[in-house]
Amino acid sequence: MQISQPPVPKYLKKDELTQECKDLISSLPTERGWVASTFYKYQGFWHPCRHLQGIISCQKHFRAQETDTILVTTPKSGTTWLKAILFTLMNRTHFHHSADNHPLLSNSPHALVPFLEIKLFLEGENPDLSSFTSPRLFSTHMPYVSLPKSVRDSQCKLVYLCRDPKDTLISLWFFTNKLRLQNMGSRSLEEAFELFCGGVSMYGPFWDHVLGYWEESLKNPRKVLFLKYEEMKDQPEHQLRKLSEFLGCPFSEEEEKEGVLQGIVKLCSFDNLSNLKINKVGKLPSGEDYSVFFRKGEVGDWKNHLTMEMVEHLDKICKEKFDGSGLRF
Ligand code: PAP
Repeated sequence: MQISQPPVPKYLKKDELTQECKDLISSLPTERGWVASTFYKYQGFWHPCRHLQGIISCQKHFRAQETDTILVTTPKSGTTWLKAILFTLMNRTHFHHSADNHPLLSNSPHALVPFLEIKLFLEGENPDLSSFTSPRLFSTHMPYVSLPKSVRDSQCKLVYLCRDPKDTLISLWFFTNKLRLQNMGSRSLEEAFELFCGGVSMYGPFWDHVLGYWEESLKNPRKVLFLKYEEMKDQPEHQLRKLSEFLGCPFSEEEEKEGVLQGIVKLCSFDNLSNLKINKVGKLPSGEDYSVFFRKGEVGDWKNHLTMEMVEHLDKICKEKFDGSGLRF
C-alpha cells in the first residue's frame, strides 16, 4: 500500500522565485538551512531562498512614509508579542483593550502586523499597500544593512527587539523543528548549536543583526528604539510607557489612572494570546500554524537544554562579539 505524502507547505516551496532571484542565489555562498535545505549569504546574513526573494523585492519597491512604524526583530525574540503590543498601543483610541470586538481576539498578531519581506513582498513582487492607512505598522527581520533605502533615509520609526542569544537559540531550534516535514527528521540540538555559533541561523549571524541596530539606536535614538525581551518581561509597563513616548503617543494621566497600561499588558500576555482560538487553530497563508509562535514564553529556558560546555562556549563568543559595544545580555 502506498502511503501518500502530505503536500509540501508553501514556506518550503521554491517555485515562485523570480529569474532575478534565481540569478542572484546562483552566485551566493551557501550553508545548511534550518528548515529549507539551503541558506544563502546575502549582504552578510543567511537566508532561505524564499526570504531572499522577499528581501530583494522589498528593497526594490518598498517606499517608507515618514509616519511608518516598523517593528524589527531577530527571529524568536518575541516578535508575536510585540506585534500585539504595538498594534494595541497604536490603535487604542479606535479599539479599547477591553472591547469584545478587539481585533486581537479574532486575528493573529501576524495578520494585524504583516512582515514586509516574508508576507507582503513575497505574495507579490510589488504589492499594493494602499489599504494600509497612515500611520502604517509593519514588521521585518531584515538586518539594518538590508533595509530598503527609504526606510533608512526617512524619519519613519524603528522599534527593535532582541533576546538573550541562548533563549533565542532554543526557541529557534524548537520552532524550526516543528516546521520541518516528517521525512526531513529533526535537527539535533548539537547541530543547531554548531550552526548558531558559526553565525548560520535565520537572519544570522545573531550578533551582527543585534549590533547593527544597537549602533543605530545609539547614533539616532529618535529613530531606533532598542528593546530586550527580558526587560519587557521584567517591567512591561515601564517599557510600554517608553514605547508610547518614542512613538509620539504617550499615555495621558487619565489613561494611567484608568489602568490602560495594565490592560494592554494583560491583553497581550502569553497566557491570554496563546489560549485564543485563532492562535490555536489558525494558520499563516504560507502554511505555518499560528500555534508554533507560542511555546513557553519564559526567560531562561536555555537552562533546561544547554550543557555547561555549550553555555560557556556561546557566552565566550558573545563576550567577544559584543566587547566594547556597551551591550550585554
Ligand atoms: P518570530 O520571530 O518567528 O515571529 P517570535 O514571536 O519572536 O517568532 O517567537 C516566539 C517566541 O516568543 C516563543 O518563545 P519560546 O520558544 O521561548 O517560548 C514564544 O513562546 C514567545 N511568545 C509568544 N507570544 C508571547 C507573549 N505574548 N509573551 C511572551 N512571549 C511570547
